[in-house]
Amino acid sequence: MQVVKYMFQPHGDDRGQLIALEEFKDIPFSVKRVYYMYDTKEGVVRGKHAHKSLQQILICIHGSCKILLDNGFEKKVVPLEKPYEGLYVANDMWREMYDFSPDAVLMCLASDYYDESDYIRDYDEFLKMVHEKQEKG
Ligand code: T46
Repeated sequence: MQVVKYMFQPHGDDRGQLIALEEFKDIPFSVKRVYYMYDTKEGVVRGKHAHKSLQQILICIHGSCKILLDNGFEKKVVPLEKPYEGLYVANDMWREMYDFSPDAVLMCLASDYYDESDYIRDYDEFLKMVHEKQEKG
């Protein structure tokens, strides 16, 4: 599995850092929605689902957390620890977010509006779908 992690370019000067993200330049899709999570309690695992079509970029803009990516064949754990790192999460990818530091703010840029029907929340259903897709080619 290829993990795509973007390293965004900070515009730093003696006042500090600034990162600007523009769709189709820094982000490989049109950004329709931004959301972020914070104050995540110790030991919590978020996510535990895949999306049928949604693409996202996850950026831990403060603190740190870990992201488990699982394409149904292989799993990878990606730490997010810097505000200039962006993890691309494709559709058909199971994701879990965990090990949040108490100060973590995880921001997500999403390619579409919120749509519950795009979620696959059952892991066996997810595995069946990705394996069937691979068999069909
Ligand atoms: C994902 C991971 C990385 C909304 O009303 N609008 C929204 O745009 C979102 C994302 C959520 N919600 C509501 C739905 C639930 O009642 O907020 C509540 C928590 O959402 P959820 O349990 O889906 O949160 P996570 O952290 O498990 O997953 C989220 C995204 O939903 C998901 O797309 O990929 O972050």
